[in-house]
Amino acid sequence: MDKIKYVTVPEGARIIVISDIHGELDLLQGLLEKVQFKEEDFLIINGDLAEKGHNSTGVVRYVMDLEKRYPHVYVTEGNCEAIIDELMRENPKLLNYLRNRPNTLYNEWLTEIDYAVNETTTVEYIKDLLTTHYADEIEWLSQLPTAIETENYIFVHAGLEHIEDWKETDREKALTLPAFMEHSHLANKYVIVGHWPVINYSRDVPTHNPIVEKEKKIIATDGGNVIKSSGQLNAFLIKTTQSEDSFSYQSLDRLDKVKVEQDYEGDPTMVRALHYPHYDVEPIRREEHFTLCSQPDSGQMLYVKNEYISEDEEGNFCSTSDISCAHLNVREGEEVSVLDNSCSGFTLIKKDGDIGWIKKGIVE
Ligand SMILES: [Mn+2]
Repeated sequence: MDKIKYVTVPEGARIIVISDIHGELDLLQGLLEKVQFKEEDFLIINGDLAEKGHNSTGVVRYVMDLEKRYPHVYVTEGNCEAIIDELMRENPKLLNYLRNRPNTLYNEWLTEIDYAVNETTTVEYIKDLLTTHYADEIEWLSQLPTAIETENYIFVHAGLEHIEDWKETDREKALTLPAFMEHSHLANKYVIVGHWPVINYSRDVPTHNPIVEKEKKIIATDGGNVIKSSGQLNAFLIKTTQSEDSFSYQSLDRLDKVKVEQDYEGDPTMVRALHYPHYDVEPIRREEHFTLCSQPDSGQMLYVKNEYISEDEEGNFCSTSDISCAHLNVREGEEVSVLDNSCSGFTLIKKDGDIGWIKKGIVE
């Protein structure tokens, strides 16, 4: 990768890392308010500002403006920002992308200037139009660094290659590597990434909260905002100190909250997550609410809610979501979100970023 920016962070400073905003401007603004973002903070926006959500234009403008107004705002490119290369190279495939995806930055821009892509549109024409009307934004997107390096951290959207000099990582890989947490790197500092929703790494209880892997020196922060219906926008917080930095996080989602009406203690043996792309299961024994299944990809056994198992025409079974059997504990008065109240016996909830089941009747 050619574009690496070095940033010096003074001791005692707070670093706030937010990735994968995907056009959700109000969530970004709400989250910055929640963490009480202020001038002294170092804010790192770690790629994928745009695409998929409803206001990519707004997020790009807002972040460009933050960068002007605050002294320490830094942005890396994500695979969603790198699409700018396809526009500048006049890649005709971009037309299909625009035709098939309503929620893209360029479609929003074209709508703003009252142009709709049609059968006769050429990519050269789109490039002409957009470089005329959005010169500043295009210039800004094109210059975004692929990685930001500080004394103790490397911020990159998706990951690094396992090579001696991490700076030799291919840019495309840095922006698109899937499941970086399942790989490793040789950089002698923490690598902080977004891109791959952390719920895809869940082992026991599915969670959208950031994951810190000390051994691997990888921190994954993508809360599955927009991509997952139960997802959230995470802010990973680093308090730098003379000895060991301390980590914490805050998050924000759009789900309604309800109060828990009585304590519930979940069955602690009901754990084990199931996740993308390993949804195939083989039912072994169907019980009243959950079915014991084996999972060919992992060789493990797990329970899946009866209603979340579907069978295709050839008689193959799969789970229809990331949800397995995890039970959660809740206390009266706690705030949770109800994700699914339509199944037998149990209600699916989200509590503090975790997803799992509690007995029916514990929440409204
Ligand atoms: Mn991404």
